[in-house]
Amino acid sequence: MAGQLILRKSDFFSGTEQAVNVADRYPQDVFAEHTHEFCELVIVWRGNGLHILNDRPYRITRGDLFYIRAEDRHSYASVNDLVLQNIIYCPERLKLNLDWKALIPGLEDGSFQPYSRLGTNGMNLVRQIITQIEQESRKAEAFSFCLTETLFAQLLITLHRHRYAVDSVPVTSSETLLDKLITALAGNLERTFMLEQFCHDNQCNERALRQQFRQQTGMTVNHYLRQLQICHAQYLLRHTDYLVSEVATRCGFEDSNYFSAVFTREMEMTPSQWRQRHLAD
Ligand code: RM4
Ligand code: NI
Repeated sequence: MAGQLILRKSDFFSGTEQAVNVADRYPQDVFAEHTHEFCELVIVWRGNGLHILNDRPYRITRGDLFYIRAEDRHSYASVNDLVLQNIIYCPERLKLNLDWKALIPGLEDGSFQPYSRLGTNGMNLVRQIITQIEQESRKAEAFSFCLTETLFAQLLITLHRHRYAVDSVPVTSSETLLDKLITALAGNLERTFMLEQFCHDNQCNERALRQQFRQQTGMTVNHYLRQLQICHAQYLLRHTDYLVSEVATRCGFEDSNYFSAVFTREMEMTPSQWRQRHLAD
């Protein structure tokens, strides 16, 4: 694409040897579409924002995880107290003799799932490793690069064990209710979500949970759900030829007219107009 922004290694790594670094985004501001000379892992801690990856929109919040390849195009828009960390790395600079291709999704295999989620347990484990990476990558001591690389491998393996695809959610008992709730919302758009039922099943106080959700994600439960539906609808309109009514059903709307009204209000064009517009791109 003409005029495309490319982030350079020289601006984000110290020297020509450093293979791994951490870029904290407390907060992540709006950021224009770009590609990179390096790869990155994105881990979202709190708040929310619209992450557009290779033209696909994702409403991101706590627990979301992305594997971004150098050539992927992405941007951040309508951010709201969005807090994330980028673990940036240059695969060609890695020296340890490990099977990096097996550890890094997308490094070799063309088709991979860039998006997955972490639960409470996974987040706690990776947070500790990232802190160690940050400390080690700042040092200029013997073996610092080597230790950083070792920690990076540890991070990749931990992610490999603990991440899950959003539609195959193994909700374990060690999850906090908040993470269980986010996962339940993101995991199944097709059926109508009932918070009352969720709270009943988990024996928790609905008001307290709503409050905690808003505090950590910067959105209400309903707003999040609506944004997930709109993102999914955009994806389906663009990449499938489902009828609008079918898109509505797959996004959890029983009434197709109501879906169209909601979509039009959010996107300022009807689902069909939106599809037309984006097919032409
Ligand atoms: C930016 C944004 C980009 C990332 C760089 C390192 O703020 O998060 O995605 O590539 O930092
Ligand atoms: Ni980036």
